[in-house]
Amino acid sequence: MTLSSRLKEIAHGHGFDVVRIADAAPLVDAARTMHSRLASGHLDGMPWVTHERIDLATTPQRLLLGAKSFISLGISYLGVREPPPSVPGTPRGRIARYAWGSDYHDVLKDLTIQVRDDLIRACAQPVRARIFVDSSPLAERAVAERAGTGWFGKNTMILTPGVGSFTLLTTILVDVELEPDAPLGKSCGSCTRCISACPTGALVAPGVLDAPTCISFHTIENRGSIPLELRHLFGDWIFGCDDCQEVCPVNRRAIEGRLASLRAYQDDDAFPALHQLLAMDDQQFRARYRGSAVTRTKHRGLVRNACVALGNVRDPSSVGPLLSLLHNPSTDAIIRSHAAWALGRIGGREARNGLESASKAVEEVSCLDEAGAGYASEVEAALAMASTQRLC
Ligand code: B12
Repeated sequence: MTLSSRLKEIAHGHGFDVVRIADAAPLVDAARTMHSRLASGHLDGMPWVTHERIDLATTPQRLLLGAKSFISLGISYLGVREPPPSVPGTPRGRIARYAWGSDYHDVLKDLTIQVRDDLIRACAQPVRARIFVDSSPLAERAVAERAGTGWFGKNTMILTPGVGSFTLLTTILVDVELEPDAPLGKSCGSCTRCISACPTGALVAPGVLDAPTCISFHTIENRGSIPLELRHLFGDWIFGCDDCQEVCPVNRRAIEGRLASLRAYQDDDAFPALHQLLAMDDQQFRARYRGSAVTRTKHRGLVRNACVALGNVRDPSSVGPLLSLLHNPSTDAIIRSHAAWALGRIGGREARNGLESASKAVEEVSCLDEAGAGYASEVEAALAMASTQRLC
């Protein structure tokens, strides 16, 4: 048995669904594409994505001395859990599937380390190896495409035949020559379902995602205000978004993920009750989401996102919990602004009265800082919106 076949056996044994190998030549095409996406503003809002980082992420020899081969690993996290029946008075939000279970960074790092250690043991000679799990500077999808782990979908996801795109990728870079696999050479053909399904139009062309328009970007990475013109398109997403994957025909034939730790333990992990999120303080948030990828958006981000979802669900029972946030002066200005917007969307007398008293309270403040001024204009806009809404 060759070292490459032994490696594949090892990685499958640790639960990976796809294991492929690529040579470690510089990722020249990916570098060109990524530089051009950055220059066109499609990666705005993620200040850590710089031209320097792109150069590093596409030059394997700078990532590992003597780099020869990439091992591209993919694992499915597709879990089946239907939303609980909707109960009036208990509106729920939606979390993207990859964040239903334990934080994939921890789970996959452990598994990838085990593969690396077993590979090192299986090698006759000393091996230098470096692992990459999402946050490290490596163009992981470009490696996966070269290795034939999958092909680039028009939604920019790596699509693996039979496994789909509800997969997470990790990579091991080694200074050992392994037998490379070929790219799949497949494409999505004429299918454009993901492009049509994106509620905000963030897939601006096949394979081009505009992050500043993407629900996933805003609900996970944006630390400030969500653009007013996009909020009503977010539906009930409160962390990440799967719309461009749910409609993909390749996912209809996909296997289910086998790793229990990546699945939802309970309904609230996938479809949290939104009023409960509004009532959480920072400490409760940390306790509830310890060990989950959801911590990335932080307490402020999740409550902000929950306000947007409530404005879209428009359940009148949300007016009370939203007013509690609005009228609490110790609540963060970003959260209060989004609570105001949600009240404006829901409308009705109680919401309007609450917004009017918030507006009066703002008028009494003699000098507003930037956050305060932002909040003041959100309250006025919400009041105008509330006056035109019919309570549903
Ligand atoms: C930044 C980032 C994001 C950003 C930007 C995503 C983007 N599309 O650019 C945001 C926050 C929006 C995001 C969202 C998500 N992400 Co993310 N993200 C990353 C991260 C950290 C870097 C990606 C990056 O550099 N993007 C810049 C773009 C230019 O490069 P690229 O994504 O590699 O895209 C390639 C294609 O565009 C392709 N391409 C170029 N031209 C063409 C032309 C055609 C026709 C086609 C089809 C393709 C194509 O070339 C590019 C370069 O190789 C990677 C991890 C990593 N280290 O790579 C995870 C990663 C890409 N994310 C992942 C996941 C799971 C998600 C979400 C599904 C989470 C969710 N449910 O909300 C969404 C999916 C949104 C989407 N459709 O991409 C997985 C994807 C796994 C897979 N099977 O593809 C990764 C690989 C993390 C991991 N380790 O598993 N993410």
